[in-house]
Amino acid sequence: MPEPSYRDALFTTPLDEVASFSFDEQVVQCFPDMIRRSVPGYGQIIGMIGVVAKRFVPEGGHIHDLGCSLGACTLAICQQLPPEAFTLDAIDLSPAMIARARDTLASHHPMHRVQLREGDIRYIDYAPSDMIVLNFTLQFLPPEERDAVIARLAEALKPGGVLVLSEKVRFDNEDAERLLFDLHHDFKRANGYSDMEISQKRSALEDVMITDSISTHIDRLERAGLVSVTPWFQHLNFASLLAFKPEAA
Ligand code: GEK
Repeated sequence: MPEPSYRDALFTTPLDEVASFSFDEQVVQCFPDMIRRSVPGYGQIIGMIGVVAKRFVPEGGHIHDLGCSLGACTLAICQQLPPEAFTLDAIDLSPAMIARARDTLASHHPMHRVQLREGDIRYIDYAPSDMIVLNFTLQFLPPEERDAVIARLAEALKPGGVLVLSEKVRFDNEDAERLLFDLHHDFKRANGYSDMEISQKRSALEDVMITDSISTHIDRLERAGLVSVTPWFQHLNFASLLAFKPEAA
């Protein structure tokens, strides 16, 4: 049986020096609660990733779920497509995340051909893929390494293949940036986080998560040779894009 999910109370007590954020056992315990209360639209994006897979992954296709955490995207895809329809590699850097995702997959979708493994998405080899999911993962890579990773993923996509990229985004316009930053703070407060928790989490994430603007993402995807780059979802300062490998000429 999968372990229960606990309420995120990681930042409820004052810490003299807030440790830098890491996806350890403590975070894994409360991850589903944390991400639902912190990322506006998370549930809707997850649901649509399953729908996108159903539309774009051909019979016998291959999928990558990169930075899969507890496997939410993989589970959504398994809900939409039968076990024999596809194979999927789900990768995460955190052993604690992978261990827990394995239990969940085994109990909910034992027949699906899903391989969950620890790995750094910057260095692994990619099998040719029909769909690649980067759901709130690229933002944790050093900015100077993002171009190379996207270029490798574009290379791995088969003609007509789709990349889903979801990210927290920043806005070049200062007023827009301030407005959406404040509203996101309000969103978290409305979801039960205190001001202290919000500011401590922000300090912990400061160096770990550096955001790009939507236009930076679009430029990067296009530079990698992907086409029809389409932002399909935005809720406050969180967005998701679709990008496609051109069909063979
Ligand atoms: C979801 N996609 O629920 N290689 C592999 N994994 C990494 C790397 C890396 N270099 N860097 C960070 N991670 C998930 C949510 S969470 C988003 C993704 C968040 C992993 C890290 O261990 C964590 O599990 C995940 O990326 C980011 O749809 O916590 O805001």
